[in-house]
Amino acid sequence: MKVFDFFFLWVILSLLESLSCANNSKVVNPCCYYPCQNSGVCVRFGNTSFKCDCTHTGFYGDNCTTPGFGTRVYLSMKPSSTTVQYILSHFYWFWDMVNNSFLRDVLMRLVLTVRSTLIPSPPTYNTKYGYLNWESYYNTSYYTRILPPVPEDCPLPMGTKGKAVLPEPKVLVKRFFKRDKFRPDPQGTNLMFAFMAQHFTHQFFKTDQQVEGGFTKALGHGVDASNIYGDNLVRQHQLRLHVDGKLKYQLINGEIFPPTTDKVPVYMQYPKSLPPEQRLAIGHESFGLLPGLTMYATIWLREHNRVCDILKAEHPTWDDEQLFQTTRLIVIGEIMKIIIEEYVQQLSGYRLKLKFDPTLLFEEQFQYGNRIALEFNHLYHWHSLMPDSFLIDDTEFTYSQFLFNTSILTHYGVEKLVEAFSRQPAGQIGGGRNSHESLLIVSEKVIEESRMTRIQPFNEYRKKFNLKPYASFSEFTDDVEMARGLEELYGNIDALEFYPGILLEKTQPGSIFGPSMIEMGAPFSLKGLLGNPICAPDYWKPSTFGGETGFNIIKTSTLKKLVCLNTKWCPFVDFHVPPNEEPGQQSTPPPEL
Ligand code: FL2
Repeated sequence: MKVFDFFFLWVILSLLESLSCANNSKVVNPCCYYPCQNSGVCVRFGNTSFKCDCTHTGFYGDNCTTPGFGTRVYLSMKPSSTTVQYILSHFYWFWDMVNNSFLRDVLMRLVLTVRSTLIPSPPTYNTKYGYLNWESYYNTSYYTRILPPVPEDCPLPMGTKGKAVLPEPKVLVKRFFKRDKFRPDPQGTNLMFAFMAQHFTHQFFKTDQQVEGGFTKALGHGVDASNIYGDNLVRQHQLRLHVDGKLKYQLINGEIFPPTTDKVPVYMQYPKSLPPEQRLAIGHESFGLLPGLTMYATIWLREHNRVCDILKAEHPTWDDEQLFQTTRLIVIGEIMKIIIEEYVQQLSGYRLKLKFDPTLLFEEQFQYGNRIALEFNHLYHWHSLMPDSFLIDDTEFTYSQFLFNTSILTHYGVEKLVEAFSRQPAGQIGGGRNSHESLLIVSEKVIEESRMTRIQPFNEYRKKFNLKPYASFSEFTDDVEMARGLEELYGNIDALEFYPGILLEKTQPGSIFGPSMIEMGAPFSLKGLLGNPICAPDYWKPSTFGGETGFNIIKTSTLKKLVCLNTKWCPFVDFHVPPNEEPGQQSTPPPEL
């Protein structure tokens, strides 16, 4: 009996010991401290040691902190990103001169090369792998990642700093993202821009919701126009007319619109209650959600069929397939031209006139190809662009009246929607407290996903993109209440998460968002655009696009032409509200009577 008791006690004690060992273990994965600076790679050796691999970083030393001679010289001459940003957005007279000289090409080339080198190519990590391996390179179902995930065995959720439990996503969005009063973008961005942003980015951001975290259904990993043609071959063939390269369409009052799903049975997300004649069939399954998206889908459908006619006139012998395929390449080129020269131009607020010219890179070291990154997906959640309601032709639509209402498009027509969206201001993206209540759930989901996929802290990304990490929450934002609230919830600025960081950061005066959004977004964006195969020397020539005519359609494409070559009358169309309706600059009040 006594022996048995002792044995029992021994079992319990050793169990307790092993439990306490697991909990209070002093052994911490050293990479949880993010010890390697300047893009050095942390590798764990043994239990407690690590090495930083500083190869090709320009730095050396245990933590890659000592600059080599070349790096020292480069850093001493490199202007700070704030200085560059200031110069690029001021001095009209100076940029007037630059934009009309060879310097425009020189600077545009510099922008493209400097920004693109920040993106690893071929791609590196993904949500499963924090080290290089073949699967991560080869399996394009993953989004890639710029920084590896926070190691699984770290003592705290963000590594070694901050609180043991991260703040509730619900609490975060309610306290810091929710809009009190609509704050228009000071750069004058409008809803035409906002819907373009959504229409454009949804061709390459298509998170697979069936599986947990970090997978995409958009396997083109870039500008492939899959939002117009479908993200797989079956859908594409359902959408195609198979005559003269064209897409299927329907006529309503003599105007071209996407066909209905009873004629083109592709999967579309519509509420059950929506009548069949209002279920439009579009390349992207969720573009029935907003009339702005359905409008762009209609415009691109008309443009595709218009280009088919032009090609067919020059190449009467070409079959449906060649007309379709060549037109698709032209449409991809048009998208990129408009995105760089008008959309990014509007977004950047730069006085340098941006140029879409793939030949700028032909003498440079540049890798063609692109892989969409999870971080790019997260930072592009710009729901604060959306207004409180939608104003069309003097009628105000609430969200519930607007959502899934395809009859707005077919009733008013493309012209009136373009006019309305071009006149209505969009919300400021950065600075927080500007998201419509009904969209907060999306930000919540992003934060949840970023935890599931273990995205590194905001300050680690600041360093990765050559920005100084913030030293405190009060340096990060001028909103005193927000700084205090974030401090209370996160405990340490080095534990602030990536998504709240990039969206809540204080904006520069008169800017749509903070400096981190530009410094991190621009490299992803420009690499994704110029890394497109049609920009490569073997593609970027007339024959690829059916001859000089097709090539010129790309080179002279504008938003205005895209709309007005496909409508009965030409509405006001821009990514910017009309000048006298700019926020802060009131139009002249009517004379007192
Ligand atoms: C976030 C940022 C951009 C695009 C999409 C998402 C962006 C791209 C380029 C630039 C600015 C941006 C400009 C052209 C740039 O890098 O100039 F905000 C130097």
